[in-house]
Amino acid sequence: MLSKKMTDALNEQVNREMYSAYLYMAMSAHSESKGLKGFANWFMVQYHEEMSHAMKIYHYIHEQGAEVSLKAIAEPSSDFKSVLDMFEKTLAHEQFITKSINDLVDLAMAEKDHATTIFLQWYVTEQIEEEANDHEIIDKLKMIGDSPHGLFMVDSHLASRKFTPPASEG
Ligand code: OFO
Repeated sequence: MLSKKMTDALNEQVNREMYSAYLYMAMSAHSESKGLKGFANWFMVQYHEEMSHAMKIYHYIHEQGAEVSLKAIAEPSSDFKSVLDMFEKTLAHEQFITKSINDLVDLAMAEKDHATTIFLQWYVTEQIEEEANDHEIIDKLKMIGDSPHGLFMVDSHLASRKFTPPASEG
């Protein structure tokens, strides 16, 4: 059973995950418009990941007999100066999400809500991977600087990313 406060906080997180999906969809569209198919693919896979993160919480709220309430999703930024700029914004956003997940864990622990504390562990681990992926790509982009050849290589590499639904979403 979820408290009202926990239910509200989880619903807010559904909204944040949906916004994340929308933001990465905007970045995918921007990449596509620049002819960067690999970057467009990477961000579209990220879009699907975020949707699955939102749905995992959605199902959890229902499983706990609480009510899902959906709020408006904010318009994402479309002002991207470069691929490096997009990944720096991605990292900053993921750091915000990490804090948001940590706040949820703090709340679950304060309420002695063991089920939600355990449920959220998946997100804590996922955020480590998300931030690490962003750091790795930012490092590569800084390494290549303004080299078109380097950009081509990174774009080709990002083209191979595939979406694998999390086990419980499969
Ligand atoms: Fe990008 O992270 Fe969801 O949770």
